[in-house]
This record gives sequence, structure tokens and C-alpha cells, in this order.
Amino acid sequence: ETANARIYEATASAPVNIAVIKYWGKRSEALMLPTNSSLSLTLDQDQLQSKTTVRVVVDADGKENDAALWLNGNREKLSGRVTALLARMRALRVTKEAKDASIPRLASKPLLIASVNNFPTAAGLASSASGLACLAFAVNAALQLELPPADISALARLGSGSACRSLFGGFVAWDMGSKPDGSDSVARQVASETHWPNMCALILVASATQKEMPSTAGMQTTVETSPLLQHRIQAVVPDRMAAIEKAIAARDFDSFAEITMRDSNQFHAVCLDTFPPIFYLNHVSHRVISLITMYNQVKSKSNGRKYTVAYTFDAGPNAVLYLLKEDVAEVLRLVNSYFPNGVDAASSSAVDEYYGLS
Ligand code: 2P0
Repeated sequence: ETANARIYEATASAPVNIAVIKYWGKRSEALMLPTNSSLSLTLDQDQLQSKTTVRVVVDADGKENDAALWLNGNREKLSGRVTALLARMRALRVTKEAKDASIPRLASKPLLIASVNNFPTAAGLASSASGLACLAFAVNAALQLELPPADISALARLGSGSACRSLFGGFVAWDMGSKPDGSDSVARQVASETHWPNMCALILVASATQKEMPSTAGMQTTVETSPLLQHRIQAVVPDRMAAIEKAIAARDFDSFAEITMRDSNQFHAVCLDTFPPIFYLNHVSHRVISLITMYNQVKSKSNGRKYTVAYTFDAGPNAVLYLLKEDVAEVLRLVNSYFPNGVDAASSSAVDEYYGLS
């Protein structure tokens, strides 16, 4: 609080998550309900993260229910989804204030929102997931809603589907649920960040600039046109979710890696099966897949494991490699020797960033 204007403010940060069972398709756009369950790993909090401050200004000029947003320092227009998310959270505050006359009247006060990413937003590294997760978390705190994490996760989902998974650390499932109101379509921690301490993620930035088909529009076209998606959601993902949860529980890297690579491959096959097709992988992505496939085969002869590295690709050409800490140094050397001029031809080093998970 200050002398003239009373200010309520909260700052939150949330990490990026990278899916190993991919979310792609909605059965309800209005409620943000997916056509299949998904599972991701949340990266280290201090590595790739969004940070958001939400300020509620009381006793100051400003229109009721107004909100202003700065993203990485630039003033941005609020999207329809963010507006809807804020309206939903303000409504929760209205209910709280109606029940208790002694609490401050914050529900309709102007909100100032500033969000920054500590990684290039343009690189297509799941910035919407971390951004919307910490927006929901910070608004909850600034409006003093005192919601439990599960409720904040459900609100984050309204901003961006994959954001619901960034409310939890470690290995996180988003169960698709079956209820029409979406109340059982929620994120759930499968295993904590300490469960598999030597699990690491390596991010190879193949392009930090490429303009891609946005996920929301892309998955809409996929749902409308791809018969392969129907096969995926009915016959493939349910078994895969069960199998990867088992692999995680047992710290079975071979099973984890095979499911991860197969699911990335099928997600991109579904993109190709979309009409008109969607291309997220490029020639660099294909070379990374070949390299990892060859490396796994060669390595298998000496370490007896089927897989040493798993690749996965989201809605863009950048590779995320999952591997164990003891293999990171050699894989970094391998990638750097295979891409002497960088994975992104414009960059000087193949491996732009290395992010641990533990
Ligand atoms: C995922 N992706 O599970 C998948 C894998 C991209 C490929 O979630 O429309 O930004 O905001 O719900 O969450 C990207 O989709 O889309 C995504 P919306 P979102 O991480």
C-alpha cells in the first residue's frame, strides 16, 4: 500500500514444460478440453521460465475491469482468451467479497500485468505454457483468491491448454477427462522433480525465427480433417499414457525413450495428415532424428541399452533431447561435431542451450 493509491501486487514465475505424449486437438474450444491426454516434463524453474507481475490499483483513476499487458517490455493487446481468463478470476473475487465485507474491494479494479521470458519468445519454446501458468498464479495472488494449485491449473488451461501442466514440477499428466463441463480435465503430478534426478533435457535450437502455423489454428484444422488423429486418440494414446507412466515409475529409460520418440513421430505424422498439411519439422530436424537413431544403435553395442537419447519435437523444428546426465557431455560433443556450423546454420554453436531437469 502507498499513501495515495493502494496497490496490491504479486509476482510469480513458472517454468516451461515439454511434452513426451503430445496434446494436439480440442473437443471443446470454449472449455479448452483436449481430444487426448498428454504428459510432459517441467523444466527447471531457474532455466526456461516466464515471470509475471500483476498489480491491482485501488483508489486510482481507471476504468472498471480494465487491464493492460506488457510482454517483454512491449505493450500488447489482451487476447480474447486472456480477457476471458481475467473475467473468470474477477468473478471469483466478486463471490469472495460478497461473503466478507471486511476484505478489500479488488474485483473490478484495473489490473496492470507485466510478463517477461528469460529465453527468446520467438524461438517457439513453449512460451505460452509458462506465460499463462504464471499469469493465472499471479492473478490468484494479487486478487487474494487463495485457490489451490489444481484450481489455478484449470484456470491456466483456459489461457492455453499446455499451461495447465506448468503448475506442477517433475512429470505431469493432463488427463483429458470425460465430463462435459471439463471438471475432470486436469493436470496431475505423476512423479516429482526429485524422482528421476539424472534426467536431463537438451534443447537444440534449429530456428529461433521461423514463422510457424500457430498451434491453436493448426490443431483446429487437424481435428476437422485428419483421419489419423481419430486413430491416434482412440487406439494409441490411452495405452501410451499408461505405458509411459509405468516407465517413469520404474525409471525405465529404454521404454520412456521409445514411447517419447514414437509419440513425437506420430504427432508430426498427424500434422502431415492434416489437409492442407502442416510442416513443423525441417531438414535440420530430420538430420537430428537420423543422428540420434544412429547414435543409439552404435551406443547400444557398448552400453547394452536400447536407447541413450530420446528426441521430441513440438510445433516447430527445434529438437528437445531427453537423456541421462552421465551421457550429456558425449552427446554435446556428438552434436557439435555433426553440426560444426551450428544446428541453426546462422549460429556459431550447435547447442545453444543446455537445461538440466533435476
Ligand atoms: C504439447 N503442443 O503437448 C503440444 C505438443 C505443441 C505440440 O501444447 O490452443 O499452445 O493454447 O491450447 O497449448 C501447443 O499448444 O495450444 C502444445 P492452445 P498450446 O505441449
